[in-house]
Amino acid sequence: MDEHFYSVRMRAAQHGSEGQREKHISGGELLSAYKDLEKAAQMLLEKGLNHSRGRPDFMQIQLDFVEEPVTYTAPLHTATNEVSSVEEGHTAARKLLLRTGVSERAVDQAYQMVTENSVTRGAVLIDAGTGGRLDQRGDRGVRVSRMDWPAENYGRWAEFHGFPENPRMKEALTLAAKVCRHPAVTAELCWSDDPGYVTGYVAGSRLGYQRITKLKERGDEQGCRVFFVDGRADIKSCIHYLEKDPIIIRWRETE
Ligand code: WAQ
Ligand code: MG
Repeated sequence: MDEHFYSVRMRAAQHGSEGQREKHISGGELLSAYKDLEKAAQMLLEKGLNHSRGRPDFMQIQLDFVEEPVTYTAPLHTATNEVSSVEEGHTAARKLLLRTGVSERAVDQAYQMVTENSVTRGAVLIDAGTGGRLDQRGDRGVRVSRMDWPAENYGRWAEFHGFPENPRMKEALTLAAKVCRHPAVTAELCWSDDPGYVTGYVAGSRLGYQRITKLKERGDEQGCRVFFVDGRADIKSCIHYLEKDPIIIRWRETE
């Protein structure tokens, strides 16, 4: 099958009155065949317009033809860790991160960076050993794009595993599968910036996608996305992979 894809990306923000710092509302990225572009743009438009972080006064939807060949990859194994408080959630997250080989120091640094920094659009790359910041993207971070999980295949996966279909979880699983398959990535830590969504996760290629049911209090608009990366690796090429290499998730029942 020689199908060509288009990368469709959306970004919505709120500028408010003059001089106010831009507030990120929503972003989204899909891969679409030419014939499905209208539907893809519509989906992203709806996502940006109906967001719990607020009503955007700026939105951009961009289309790019993808020249690079698409790589198909399996979703990560998924588990849910039930916790009863935010504190318990972070204890579980720390434990999981250490299990992937991230150093204690890097975990501490990540938590410090997340609380000090207001990266709300992308992810922060942190050295999994030293804890130093590896990307130079300031408060924008690195935005992973050019990934997707076709609805039909995702639907079968969700049914097989007994998960209710959840577009947010689908998106996070897709991103985590793309990110964690890069050999330089040790682990990912994430929770949403949507005030109403408190479940987050730790992911790694061997650890899988480990959901944690409470990583922040309801009402909190501070999200987090940290990629722990081997500091000895070629960071430029890792970022290029995250932003540019097209990846589609494909689940097979026998895997
Ligand atoms: N690339 C890099 N960073 C991103 C991207 C991206 N494509 N999308 C979002 N982020 C960053 C950004 O800084 C956001 O503020 C933060 O992640 C959170 O994004 O039930 O919904 O889309 O299994 O709000 C995880 C649990 C939900 C799902 C995560 O994140 C489940 C979520 P959100
Ligand atoms: Mg969000």
